[in-house]
Amino acid sequence: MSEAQIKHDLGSIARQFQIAGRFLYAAPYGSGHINDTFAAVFEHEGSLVRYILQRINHNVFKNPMALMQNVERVTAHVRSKLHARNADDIDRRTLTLVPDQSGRNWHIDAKGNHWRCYYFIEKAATYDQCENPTQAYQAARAFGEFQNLLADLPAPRLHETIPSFHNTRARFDALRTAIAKDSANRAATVKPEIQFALVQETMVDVLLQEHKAGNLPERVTHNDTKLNNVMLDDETGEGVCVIDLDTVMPGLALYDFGDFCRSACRPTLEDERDLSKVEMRMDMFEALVAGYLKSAGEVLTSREKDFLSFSAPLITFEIGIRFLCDHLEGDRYFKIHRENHNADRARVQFKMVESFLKNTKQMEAVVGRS
Ligand code: ADP
Ligand code: GN1
Ligand code: MG
Repeated sequence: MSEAQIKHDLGSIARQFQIAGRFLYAAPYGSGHINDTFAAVFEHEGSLVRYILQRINHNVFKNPMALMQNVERVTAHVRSKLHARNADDIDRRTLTLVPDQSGRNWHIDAKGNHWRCYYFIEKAATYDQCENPTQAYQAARAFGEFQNLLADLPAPRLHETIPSFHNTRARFDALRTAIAKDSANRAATVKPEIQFALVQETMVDVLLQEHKAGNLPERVTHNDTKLNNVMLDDETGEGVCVIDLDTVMPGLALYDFGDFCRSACRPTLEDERDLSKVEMRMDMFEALVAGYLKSAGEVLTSREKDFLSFSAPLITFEIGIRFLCDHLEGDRYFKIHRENHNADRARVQFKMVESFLKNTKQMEAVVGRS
C-alpha cells in the first residue's frame, strides 16, 4: 500500500461519491504543488472508468466551502455557454463535479478533510514543459477562451479564495519579512537570489497602480494558468479543457497571460538545476500572443495589450519570490520533493525574469505586430 493509501482510506472516500460500479483502486496522480490528487478506478459493466479524487489543501485554501461554491458556479456557467453554442463533447470541455451520496459536490471525511470528485478527462494530457509552439498556442487560446466564457458570469462577485493572490507588492513585502525573520536559517545560503529579488522592486507596483487608476479592468480570471493546468487533446492537440479552478476569482487578464508565458516560454522544467538551459523562447512567446489574442483579443482593451509583454517578467518574478519566500520559511506552502527544491524553483524563475527583460524590445514588437 502506498503512503497516500495508508494516510487516507481512498476506497471509502471514493465510495462517498455517486459513482456507478465497483471501486478497484486509487493512485496519486499529476504533478500539482498544492492539492492531493488521485486517479480512482472503478469497474462498471465490464469497463474501467477513472475519476479524479482530490483532497483540497485547507492550509492553502482556508475556506474550502467558498472555493467549492466558486467551482460550482464557474463550471455550471461554462457548461451552459457551451450548450448554447451547441459545442460537442461538453463533458471533456469543462470539469464536471460528481456529487456525494447526500447530493453535495464535496465530502468531508472523519479527519475534517474536504474531498471532491471530477469526471476524468480521457484522451487528453497535461504537460509540465512546453514541447512546441502549437502546444503554446493551444494553451493560450484555451485560457483566453475560458476568460471569455466567464466574462458574463452573473453577480455576485466570486469569492477570493486566496486574498491578494496576485498582489505583487504584498508578495514582495512578505519576502522582505521572511528575509528579516529568517525562521529556517537559510538566508545566508540564498544571498544572490535575495539580492536579485530586492533590486527588482520597481516592477511590483506597476499593474496595481494601473488598476487603481482605472486603466486595467477587473475580470474573472483563472490566476493559475501554468501549462499543466490545461488539458491538450491527445489526437488533435487542441486545448480542450482548463482545469484547476481553485483560484478562479476576480483578477487582471494580465495575471493569466503572464503566468502562461512563465511556464510555456521556459525550455525546461520549473525546477531545472542547470541554469544555462533556462532562456525564454521567442517562438513560444509568439505562439502565446497569437493564441491568446485569437480567443481574447476582442475583449482586451488597448491598455491591457500594452502590458502583455511586461506581464511575463512580472508574474514570473512574483512566483519566483513566492518560491524564495517559502524556502526561507521552511517549505510550508508548496510541496517539495527534494532538499532546496523551492530555492531551485526560485532560481529558474529569476533566470527567466532576466531573460524576459533582456528580450523586452523584441517581445513588444511581437505584440505590436499581432
Ligand atoms: P493542483 O492544484 O495540486 O495543481 P490540479 O487540479 O491541477 O491540482 O490537478 C493535478 C493534476 O491532475 C493536473 O495537472 C492534471 O494532470 C490532473 N487532473 C486534474 N483534474 C483532472 C481531470 N478532471 N481529468 C484528468 N486529469 C486531471
Ligand atoms: C501552484 O496548484 P498548482 O501546482 O497548479 C500555485 C500557483 C503557482 C504554481 C507554480 C494555489 O499551482 O500559484 O504559480 O504552483 N497554486 C496556488 O508552479 O498557490
Ligand atoms: Mg494544478
